[in-house]
Amino acid sequence: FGLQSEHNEPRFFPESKPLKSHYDVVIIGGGGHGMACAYYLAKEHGITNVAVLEQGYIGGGNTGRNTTIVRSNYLTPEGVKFYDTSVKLFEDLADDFDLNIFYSTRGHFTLAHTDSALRTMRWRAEVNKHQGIDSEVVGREEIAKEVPYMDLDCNGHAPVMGALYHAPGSVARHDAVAWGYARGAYNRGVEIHQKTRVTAIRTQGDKVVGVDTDRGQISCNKVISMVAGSTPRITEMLGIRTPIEIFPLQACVSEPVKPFMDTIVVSGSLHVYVSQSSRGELVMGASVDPSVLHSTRSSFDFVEGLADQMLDLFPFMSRMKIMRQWAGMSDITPDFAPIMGKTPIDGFYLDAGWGTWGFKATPVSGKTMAWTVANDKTHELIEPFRLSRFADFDLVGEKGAASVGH
Ligand code: PYC
Repeated sequence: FGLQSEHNEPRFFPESKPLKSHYDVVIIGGGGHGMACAYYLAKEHGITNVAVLEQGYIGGGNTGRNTTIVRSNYLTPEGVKFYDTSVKLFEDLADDFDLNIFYSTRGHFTLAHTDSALRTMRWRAEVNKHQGIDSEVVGREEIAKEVPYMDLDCNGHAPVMGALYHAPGSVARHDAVAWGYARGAYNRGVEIHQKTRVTAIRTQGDKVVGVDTDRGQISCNKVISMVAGSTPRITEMLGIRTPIEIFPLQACVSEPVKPFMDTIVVSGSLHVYVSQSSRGELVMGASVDPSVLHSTRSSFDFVEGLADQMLDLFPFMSRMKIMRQWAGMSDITPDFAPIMGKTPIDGFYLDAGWGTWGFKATPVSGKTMAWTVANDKTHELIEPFRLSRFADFDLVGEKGAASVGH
């Protein structure tokens, strides 16, 4: 930001200011989605009287707790188009921000260990190709060539039969994405208020008129909820019902080792995904925890189970140490697609239900939600993800595109 701290060092984040009494738009949630929405509201729609309210710190929720995979090899045409727009936005973000987001295109293998998994990979490959996305089913020889250190026989359990290969699959540095959007929004006049918890949303009739926070009241015309694992807490304030359930999603990193893994490897059957970060750490995760829980506690069960499955594929890792472990909170919908756009309350917009794929949607959700709020009309890319689809039974079944079983 070109600002100085009290010790005269350059600051990336602004000093916090008192809240104003009125904003045109309040965004609840200062993660990647909230920051991206603020950025596009200011940059593309000239809406700058905006406050982003974050109960913790910027990017400290799911944005800082995921495994940073970016891809568009989804199962439904709606999902593929949406995530492909995100991949294209990600590719230009570093230039847009003038900040290195460590975007690294690696290629993404989703392994199939059974006939039925292979059939789903073929299905996804065909839907992807139809939408112009670079995905194909590959056999064992091609996998062995690209990932020579992997045991394709899985130590005798469920050998790999083939994989869905998605060349654009990438990783990026998650905090750079959130901070890049935050800086871009701030430089255009948006206010970012960390440690500011929303306690109520005020309405008159069916229209939003303001929010209460633990730092005072604000009047506003529009409120956007972009809070992932806190979605039910916010929607309950307005009596809006969603079918979202919150499950913890855990992940961990190994100690740093020499670069050897330049692809992303996912096995839905073994419930693991892994890539190597620019620091040399293996970034690993598994499926969501088995029960509904609003908590970011991590467990020994998770690392024990993950290590067991990882060693089937990579036996040489048996002496590698786990360095850090954490959990995020996934807001999961019955069809595994997000909930985006307008709601029955005038001036209240929802961006939720990201389940296990919120990070990769950061740019496209920010852009399409900003458009929706600026025009008070749902953007065509997110129309299929409207809240009313559950009442209309017009679901967007994306479960087959999950990296791991749930
Ligand atoms: O959708 O690629 C993904 C993913 C990886 C980990 C969790 N979700």
